[in-house]
Amino acid sequence: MRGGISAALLAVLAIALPASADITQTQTATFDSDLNNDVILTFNTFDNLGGTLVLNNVRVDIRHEGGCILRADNDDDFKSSNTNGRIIRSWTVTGPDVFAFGTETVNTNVVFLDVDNGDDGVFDPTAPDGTDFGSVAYAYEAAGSFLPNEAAYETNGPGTIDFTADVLLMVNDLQFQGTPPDQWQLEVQDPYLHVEVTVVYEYSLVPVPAAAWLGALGLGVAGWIRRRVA
Ligand SMILES: [Ca+2]
Ligand SMILES: [Ca+2]
Ligand SMILES: [Ca+2]
Repeated sequence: MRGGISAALLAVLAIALPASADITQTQTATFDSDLNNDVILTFNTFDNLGGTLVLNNVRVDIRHEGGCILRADNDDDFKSSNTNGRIIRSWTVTGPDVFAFGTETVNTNVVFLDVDNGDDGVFDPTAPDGTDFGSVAYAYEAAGSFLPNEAAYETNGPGTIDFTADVLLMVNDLQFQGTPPDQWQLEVQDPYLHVEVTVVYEYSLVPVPAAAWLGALGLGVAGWIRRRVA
């Protein structure tokens, strides 16, 4: 009998004390030039519902990706060139108790661009004097994972917090080895930078004080014993 009651108590306690849960929000800032204005990313704060939820920790993960399409055409009649395409993406993100910086450079293979073969002012990115580098890009890569002070993310009732994404540098260019041609053309299509911010709130319910549990359980167990006896 006593063994049975103990098992019942444990089962009730296991159900009543909740495991922690997560709330995840993701926002992405998109840029196509380093002349773009800052982008504000707005997230919901953690609403503790009058103190009935406990914020255990806040995690902020930041990733970025970038790229463009590059094509080149040498129009110099006398100078050939070994050339590669290049992109650079640099940015910062600032939020409550978070500061992140990211930078990435992608270089293409080096390509030999011969002297102009007659297309002159017409843009013609075909060999022997032109090349199509295609997509010059990097896929999403992590730029930092932060555990900021929870107090900056928690409100009693609905609220919002802002992150500011600032693009510092977006370069899409050619790098000539040796003396560059005097005349050449570069076509840049679809330049982009994406900076993704994810905010995760890990929380749990406020534990009910032990005395309250024991009182409630005592009533329930007493009733159970009475039913068993009857
Ligand atoms: Ca040419
Ligand atoms: Ca040309
Ligand atoms: Ca040509």
